[in-house]
Amino acid sequence: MAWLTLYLLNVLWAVAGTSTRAQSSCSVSPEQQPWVDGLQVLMENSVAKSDFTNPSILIAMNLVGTYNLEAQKILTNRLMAIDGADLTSGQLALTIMALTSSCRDPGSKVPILQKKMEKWEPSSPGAEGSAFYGPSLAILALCQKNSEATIPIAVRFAKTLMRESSLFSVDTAAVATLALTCMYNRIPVGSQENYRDLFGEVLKDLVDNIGLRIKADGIIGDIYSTGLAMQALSVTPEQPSTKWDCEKTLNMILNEIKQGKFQNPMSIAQILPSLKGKTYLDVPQVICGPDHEVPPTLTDYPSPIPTSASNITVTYTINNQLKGVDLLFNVSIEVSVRSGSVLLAVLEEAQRKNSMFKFETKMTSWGLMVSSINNIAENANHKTYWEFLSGKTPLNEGVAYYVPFNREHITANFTQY
Ligand code: B12
Repeated sequence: MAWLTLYLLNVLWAVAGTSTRAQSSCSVSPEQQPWVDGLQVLMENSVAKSDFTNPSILIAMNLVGTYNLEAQKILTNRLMAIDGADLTSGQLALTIMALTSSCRDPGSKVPILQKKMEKWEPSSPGAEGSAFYGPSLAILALCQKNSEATIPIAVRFAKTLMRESSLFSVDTAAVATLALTCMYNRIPVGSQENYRDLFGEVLKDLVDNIGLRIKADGIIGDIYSTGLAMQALSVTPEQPSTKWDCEKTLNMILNEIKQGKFQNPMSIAQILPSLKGKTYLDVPQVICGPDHEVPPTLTDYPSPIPTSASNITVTYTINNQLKGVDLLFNVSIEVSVRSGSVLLAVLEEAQRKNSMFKFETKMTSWGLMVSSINNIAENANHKTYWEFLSGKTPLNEGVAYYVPFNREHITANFTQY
């Protein structure tokens, strides 16, 4: 009997050991997989519903294996037809990676991006960190297409980052890490220059910067920067000084997914590769074939809470202390909207009640962005924009997704980045 008990205990211990090892490799368990599949279906189905061509969605679906071939075809064809000259370097880079992931030749888009990046310089010393997000995407795309020709551009970029990287947001540091990791991995054999030291040193700064933003619950930056940060930390040759617990991060993200926090197709495009163990560095290795993944049987992905019959009251303030001496304003209004409405409904109601609250939006990869309020418009050259806050805390979602609560005070503040 004692023998049998000992034997059973041993078996149990071995099983427990195996499952711990499997989890520490940081992948989504088979039981949780339907949540991830549900996200992917939501993202892929968004393609047919929108006229906006989002290359990040095509990259994500090709990296993880497309379910919806029609969506893949629509995006690939639309991106092939786009004229590269009209795009920013970040948009061009995403378009090149998206077409590469669909095994299409991006053609003249690569030399156009190369020329843009040869002329690139940071707008001013101490430029705001997000100014490096697009250029980081550009180095990543060029590295994947022709790493040797990209070396001089990447060296100049890395030297600039060395001075600035501590200012970076997690998103920007993550994309810069992916770009320089790509370069680091492709340094020509026998190269006399100390590229490895330069890229290695900058990568160490970047990952330390990301490491400092790992929260106790595992989220890196905020929930919407965590996907890119996970990609960066899982490929970089330099480890952050703060230890990263991948499994904790993954579990926290899965919790957020279950609460319906990933409704925005772009937010899904940025988290999905990490949930399926892929990164943007895998783009050149995607194998294209006629096959597609068998569409999964779906779980009920939480959809946005429907608006209810009861109303909530929100105080909405618009504030400009920046532009036009005789145009300065700080005005508040109280509006009542259906409980569960998105912030956009508050803005619309305020505009209906008082023409000072007139606003304009533009369509972007993350959805509608507020571009102008009371005739004061954002301006990229002046680095001005309308920032949204709840109380004093900046919102981490846009007006078309954020759901205000009763008695909340929302402010739109015209400010600079
Ligand atoms: C740079 C940047 C900005 C810049 C953009 C201007 C510029 N010229 O650089 C500024 C500072 C203006 C900005 C503003 C905001 N941003 Co921002 N931004 C970014 C960042 C770091 C990079 C975007 C980028 O360059 N992409 C590359 C280019 C090639 O793609 P693109 O599609 O052309 O990029 C455009 C859009 O991304 C758009 N954009 C930028 N931020 C946002 C936010 C929303 C909600 C929308 C609809 C569009 C939008 O501006 C870009 C340039 O034109 C991303 C990080 C990320 N992970 O994507 C966050 C990010 C997109 N921003 C975010 C947020 C929350 C905001 C704000 C709502 C913050 C606030 N409290 O006000 C505001 C928008 C408010 C409004 N007026 O509607 C979140 C969005 C999360 C979500 N679930 O919606 C992100 C993901 C950051 C994060 N990790 O939380 N942002």
